[in-house]
Formats: sequence, structure tokens, C-alpha cells
Amino acid sequence: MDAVETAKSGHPGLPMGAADIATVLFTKFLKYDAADPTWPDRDRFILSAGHGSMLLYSLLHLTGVKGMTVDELKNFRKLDSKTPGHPENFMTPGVETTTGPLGQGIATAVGFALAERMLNAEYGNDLVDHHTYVLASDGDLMEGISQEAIALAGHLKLNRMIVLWDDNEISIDGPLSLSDSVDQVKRFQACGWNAVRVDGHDPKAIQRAISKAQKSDRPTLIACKTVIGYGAPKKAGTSKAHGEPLGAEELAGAKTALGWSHAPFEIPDNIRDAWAKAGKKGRRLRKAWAERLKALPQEKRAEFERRVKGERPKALADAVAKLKDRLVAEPQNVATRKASEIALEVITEAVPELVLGSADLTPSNNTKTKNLNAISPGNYAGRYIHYGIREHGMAAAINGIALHGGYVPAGATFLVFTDYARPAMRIAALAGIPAVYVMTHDSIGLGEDGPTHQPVEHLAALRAMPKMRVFRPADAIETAECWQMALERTDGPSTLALTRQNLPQVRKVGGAENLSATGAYELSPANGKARATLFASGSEVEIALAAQKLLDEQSFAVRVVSVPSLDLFLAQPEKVRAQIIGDAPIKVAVEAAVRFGWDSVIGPDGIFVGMHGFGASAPYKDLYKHFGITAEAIAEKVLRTHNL
Ligand SMILES: Cc1ncc(C[n+]2csc(CCOP(=O)(O)OP(=O)(O)O)c2C)c(N)n1
Repeated sequence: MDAVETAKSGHPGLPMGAADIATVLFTKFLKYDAADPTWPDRDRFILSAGHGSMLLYSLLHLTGVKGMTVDELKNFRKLDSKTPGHPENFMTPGVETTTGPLGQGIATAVGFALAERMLNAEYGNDLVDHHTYVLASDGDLMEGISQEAIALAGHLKLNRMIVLWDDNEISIDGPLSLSDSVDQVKRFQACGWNAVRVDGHDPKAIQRAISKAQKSDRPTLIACKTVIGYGAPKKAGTSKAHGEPLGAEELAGAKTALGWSHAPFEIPDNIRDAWAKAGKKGRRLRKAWAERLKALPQEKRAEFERRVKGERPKALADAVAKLKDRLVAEPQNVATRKASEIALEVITEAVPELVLGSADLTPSNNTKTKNLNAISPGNYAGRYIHYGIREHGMAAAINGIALHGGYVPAGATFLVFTDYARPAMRIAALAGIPAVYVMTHDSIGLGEDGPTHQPVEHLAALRAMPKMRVFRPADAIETAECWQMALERTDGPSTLALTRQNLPQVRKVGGAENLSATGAYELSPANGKARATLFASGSEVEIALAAQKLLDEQSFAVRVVSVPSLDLFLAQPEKVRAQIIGDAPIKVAVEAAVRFGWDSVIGPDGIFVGMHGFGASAPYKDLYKHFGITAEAIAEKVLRTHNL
């Protein structure tokens, strides 16, 4: 109440209404040690309703997490505080994941709970044995993503996942009855969960429900009936308690009603001591765990530590270099989705923490290599996840798997359906989560499925997302290089845009040097002084090379620059960019997508050969002709511009 009042903004209602639930959880159940909020075998607590952040910050402060001082509470929502408006895992010790967009937390928690079971299957109960608790609000459960999440968790029998629902029947517009009449208990039960109702202000009832949930063979929903803004004389139980400071009068009234006579931010010693004790509750367990880790054979221990720290194995670079040499010796004219599979055959061996999966497009995405076994309900020894047709749920689960630690997750669907996954991909970018998205069928090159399935604006939209890296490799060698960069990246997500259609192998050199690392490089120099530069990505590199040949035949020298990652290229120092862009007077960009973004390379007067609207349904070669993305069209445009 005091922090929200001081900040003059924020959400007091949830922290006040859910304080009883949180107190039972943190003092009686949560396995954690405030002295080490990153201990790998801690229970995870995820505040899905991120707007109630002050509840989480209060808990971190009271239990004694280092750095979470009372001053941080006083600086709630101020620049550079550890107490931003919504929880950010990269700013605040003890915050497991960024939440705020409703539904993301509960869906991310599925990934946490799954990663726990998978790591347990690899390392056993001695090292991995914890729960994932979620505090979710009405809004979390109304969002569509919650359905994908709970259906997946129920199907996989993720019994370490326990959701405490702050069932207060209030949202921003007023009573929930304005817009919702779902029986959530029945919905969760239908999805394979235990679901029970308790009085959310009865600590004993909450305690009994959590105890029972811990013994279940299924995930559990505990619907905790609460009063939003509990204690506030006029605002309790109304939407007025949701998202604004209580105001002096209401705040004073609430303190009286709750029997609290202390000054703002003042915590009496007996209460502080009790919470500090709760914060130390897991210390003995953590120390015993550390002893068990120490007792492991050196190699196994080092591998576990490497994985939970998120360090990549040295074998990755070697494996990719070897593969590239093999591809130079035996060129593969395959779709880049197939090239990705070829790369994954060796990369999955080199990177044991890489976990793949698809939203029901496994045979199209080519993500399941022969050496990977799929996990199934109750059997988590495997590295492949059938996410079902749940792109959004998949992307959020991937965030949770990565944040849990021990794994690098990659999920797949068609590039056009990044729209269905985008809110979770945005969390990955914002929170710096190293997730990989394998997005195949990346243009009109997918052909007959038509414009509903043909992405045109998606590359630009993903490139516009800060910290998202977008790769669009041109052949099998670039695909291997892009996979290497995606996996070596530990500070954010990567999207691999891959073709359905076959492509020739355009790269002639292999070796350890990753030519894609600057995002763009000269693939084919001009035969003489270049009069134009053709920049192309992915499947259009082949077309640019054909145009180069046509122009060469007319004694018009042009160079071709392959651009496997436009955003990475644009992030290079000016000098590097200038050198690769070169000084040929005519600049052409070729990409079977919209122009947005390419002006940074070719300028507003550069020639763009690509898409200017939605695609169409036809065999892909006909589409390339229809939309004018051909070598002839490029050559003709270059010569016309030259002759102007
Ligand atoms: C995806 C998304 N849509 C909208 C919002 C804005 N918003 C924040 S809280 C909230 C609903 C509040 O109701 P509830 O979830 O029941 O929380 P409570 O009022 O109980 O705190 C909304 C619509 C959001 N944070 N995320």
C-alpha cells in the first residue's frame, strides 16, 4: 500500500488480496534460500499477474534477497530501480520471468515445470526435484494462451505445477460477470488437472490444498476465493482497488482495519524476524544439495554446472566447421529446412542441451532428427516436444524452458504463424532469453498453400523487434553458420527463416570462419569494377547470382552480397557496413517479402525486387514470375536505371 501510494501509481488490489496466499506459500512450502535466489534446485514462484508486482517485491524484501532493500520499495516504478512497474527477471534478483502481458506467466510456467521434469530425468532426484508455483489472476485465465498452456501441462501430466488462482471476480472494467462466466474449475479438470476451491483468506485451507497438490500425479489449480484490496474500507471488493493508489483516507482506513499501526515502510522486528526465518528455510536443503553435487564424478558435475550456467559446449564450433567442409566436398541442393535438419544431425550431438519441438508441423519443419526421442506424459527422458497446434503456448513454454536453465529450446512452425507466437517471442527479446525459432515456409516460395500461408511482412516485423535476431540463410552452409550463431547467442532469441523449396548450394568455401557473422558478406565479386551491387537473402540469393550472370553476359559487372541477417548487418560498425555495401552506384535488394527495412542498405532510391502486397496460390515458380522476382527482372531494372 505504501509503495503504490509513494509511486503515485501501481496496483495495490492484488497484493492485498493475495497476501494470505503468498504468505502460506512462502512460509510453509516454497523451497528457496533468499541468500541464493539462483540455486538451481529451488522451487520457482511465478507471478503471472505481473501487475501485482508489489506483492513479489515485498516478498523478496521481507525474505531478505540481497539488493531488495526498503529503498527499492520506496523507488517502486522509478528509473533504474529494482522494482519496475511489472516484474523483469533481468532487473530484479529473485524474479523468475518477466510478466505483465496477462497469460504469459502461466504459459511460461509450463516450460519451467517441463524443464524440471526433463532435467530430473537426466540427473535424478538428488539434483533436480522442485515445484513450479504460479499466482494467476482472472485476466491470466481469460487470455487464450492460458488454454494452450493448461492443455499442454495437463496432457504432459506436469504434476509439479501448482497454480494458485486469485479468484476475486474483479477485473478493470468491473465485476467479472460483465464479460465472463467460465467455470474455471471444470475447465482445468477437462484439461486433465486437479482443481479445487478454497477460501483464499483461510491459511489452513490453502495449506491443506497445497499439501494435497504436491502429492498429485497431475498439475493442480487451487481456486482461492479472495477479496481484491482486502482491508480497504470502501475499495475492497471493487475494481477501484485494482490499479491506482488507495489515497490517504482509504489507506489509513485499511491500516486500521488490518490492525496495522506502523509508519509507512516500517516493519516491526517480530514480523521482520519471522520473514527472515522464512527466507532461510531452504538453506539447509541448499547446502545438502551442494554436497550431493560435489560428490558427483567430476565430469558429470562439470557438465551439470555448464548447463545450468547456460554456457555452450566447445564442440559446437568444431561440429559446424566439419559439417561445412563436408558440404563443400559434397554440395547439397536442398531446401534450407532440409539443410537445417542436416545441421541438426550434428549439432544435436554436439549440444546435448538443445531441445527441439514443433507446433504439429514436425514433418514440414524438419526439426526431429533421428537421434532425438520425444517426451511423453510421465516420461520426460527425451529431447523432442510435440507442442500440438499451440504456437503461442509453445513460444511461452520455450521461454520457461530456457529460463529454468539446463536447456536451450528451439520451437518450430511456419514463419507466417510467428503472428500466433509473437507476444511470447517479444518477452524472449525483452528479457534476453536465448530461444530459437525454426520458422520454415518463409515466403511465396511455399507455393500452392497461398497467401494465408505466405509471409510477406513477417521478416520486417521480426527485424523490427529489438534484440530479436533474424536469420535467412541462402544454402546449406549458411544454414549451418546461422544455427551456430543462434546457439552461441546467450543474450536473446533468434529466428531462422527457412525455405520449403530446394535451393542450390551457393557457397564454395567452408572452414572455421563464419562468413555469416557480420550479417552480410560479398558472396560473388564483380567481374571488373562493380557498377551495381545486388543484396539478397535466403532463396533470392540464387536469383541474384543468376542476374549477375545475365548482366555479366552484357559486360555489366555487378557483385552479389548475401545477407543472411539484415538486422545483424545493420548492427555492425559503420566501417564494416560501408565496406560490405561498397561504392557501386546502383544498389538492388532482392527478397521475396516487403521492402520495409531494406532502405537502410540500398537507400530510398535503391531498387527493390520483392513483394508489394500479399502472395497468391500457385506453383512457386509461377509465383516468382508473376510477382517479378526473377533474374531477368533484376537485370532489366539495373540496366534501365543505368541508362537513365
Ligand atoms: C495481454 C494483456 N491485456 C491487457 C492487460 C491490461 N490489464 C492489466 S490487469 C488487467 C485485468 C485485471 O483483472 P485481473 O486479472 O482479475 O486482476 P485483478 O484486478 O484481480 O488484479 C488488464 C486488462 C494486460 N496486462 N495484458
